[in-house]
Amino acid sequence: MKISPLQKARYEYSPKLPGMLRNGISDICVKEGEPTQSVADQDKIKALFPNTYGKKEITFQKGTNTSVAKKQVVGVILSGGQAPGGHNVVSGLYDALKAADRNNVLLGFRNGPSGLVEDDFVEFNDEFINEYRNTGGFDIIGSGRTKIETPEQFEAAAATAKKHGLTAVVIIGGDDSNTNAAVLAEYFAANKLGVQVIGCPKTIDGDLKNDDIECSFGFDTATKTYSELIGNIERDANSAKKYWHFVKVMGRSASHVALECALETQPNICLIGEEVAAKKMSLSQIADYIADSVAARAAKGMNFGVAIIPEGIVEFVPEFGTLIGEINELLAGEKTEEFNALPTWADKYAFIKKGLTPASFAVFDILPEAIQKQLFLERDPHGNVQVSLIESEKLFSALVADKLEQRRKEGKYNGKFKTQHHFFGYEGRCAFPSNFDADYCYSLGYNAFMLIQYGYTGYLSKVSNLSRPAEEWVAGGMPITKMMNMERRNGEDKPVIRKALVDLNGNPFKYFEAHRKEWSENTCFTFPGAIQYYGPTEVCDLTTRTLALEKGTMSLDD
Ligand code: FBP
Repeated sequence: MKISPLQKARYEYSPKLPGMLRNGISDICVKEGEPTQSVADQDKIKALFPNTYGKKEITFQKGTNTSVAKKQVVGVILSGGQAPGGHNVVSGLYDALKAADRNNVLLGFRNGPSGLVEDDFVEFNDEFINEYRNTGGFDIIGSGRTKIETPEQFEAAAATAKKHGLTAVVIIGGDDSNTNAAVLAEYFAANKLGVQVIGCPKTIDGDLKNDDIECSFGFDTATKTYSELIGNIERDANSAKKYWHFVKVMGRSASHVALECALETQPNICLIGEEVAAKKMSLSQIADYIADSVAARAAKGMNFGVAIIPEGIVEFVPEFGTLIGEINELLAGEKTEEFNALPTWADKYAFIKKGLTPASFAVFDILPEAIQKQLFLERDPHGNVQVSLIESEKLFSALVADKLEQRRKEGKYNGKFKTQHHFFGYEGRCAFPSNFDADYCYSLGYNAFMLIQYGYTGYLSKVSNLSRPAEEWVAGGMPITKMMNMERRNGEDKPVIRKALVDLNGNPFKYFEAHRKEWSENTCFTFPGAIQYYGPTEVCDLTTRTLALEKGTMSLDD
């Protein structure tokens, strides 16, 4: 197989482990902390997880390994959207497992949790693993979004575990996948199957974090990749001076990705969904906010700029949320077919006008026709509008154009407004992991094995103190139930890991808030450039600004 020079060089990179894990498996012991409680709804979560609830948090430290030696047969699963570093979780897990005993076995279940249910697996060996070290992607075994939830699926997973003599399963995933890990751990424990389950925190969205988990892996590399591209676009904008670029970035509901990219690149505008919700901003107010920046810059002769739009933004606009709710009702069940059978857009438009409340129709009516049509295109398996498919970068640039035309008619604006649109998401999910993600992920995998060796189940592999050099990182484990609460999902109360949205009182947002006016009216762009893998540590081992601001290694005055 032909490989690129960088790929070859990255095979040789030795990821850094936390200092406490560096002395070798035989010199790692456990320090147990306090019993834990779920973040809310304690009685309900405890009742649902009688075997795994309330366990102690733990930390590893240097000392004699006191775990009971036994042959380990571990299965690993990559679950959900790709995130840079997944291969290193697998290689860290493999290295620890083989360092403990060469006879230990690591199986990879293919294409997500369905691999465990369907017993679709591969056994890892040195040669196989070595081809994926420090590389991006999840292609080592593939990923998938299947949720193990029916009794038949649990039984099939148990049968697979029994067939292979599995002692543990490691699930590498986001909040939903780790919720699933907790449910599986409870099932195996309740049925006394002797199979431990350990989760690892993954997602580029950055919304799987809390007091214990400082960040999910992949966020660092993905945001650095988008920031490189946004910085390049800023430089292009500043060179040609003729376009406003509207850049939508992935991240689902939370705006962590958009905020981090803004902190890295200092664009003229960055919308934050959580702020839009808190201030109950309407589409018209958001468009005015952007138009103010366009007009202020035009008055200074700068008919160009960059605006970052988080993909989940429209969900947070109250009037848009209501509109989407009404559309979901309007097209529920067989009504979709009735709607699709209407021959022309004019017929469909009349159907929509009749079905929506006047308030929601007024919102619908100001949308550009292309966006109106997108609202009636693809639905998710539950029949809902998929907001992430809405081209919100085009929506807002069209609304801003309308605002500017209005201002022109009133003699308040006489600039130019030519636009370009971009969507950055898939570009960053499989990049070569940054040194931070390569080290963090390898440590998470290595640490996951330590949790297995010491007999823990229903735990998330936890590596903290991440804003400091890897030598000072702290390795340990956190019961997944500690992060759970009850939420409404598909009409039912379900135990789930609480998702972290952008904290409007947190330092990352405060930093942005303190600077955004200046950024919006002037040209303060910064150009992060490409991720650096080799060279001085101050450019190669940078954490995200979000983490640095949260942990105080970057101050609000920097
Ligand atoms: P996870 O939540 O599974 O980590 O996925 C993150 C993500 O990249 C989101 O940012 C994005 O909205 C979604 O996946 C896209 O999903 P898909 O790969 O199915 O198109």
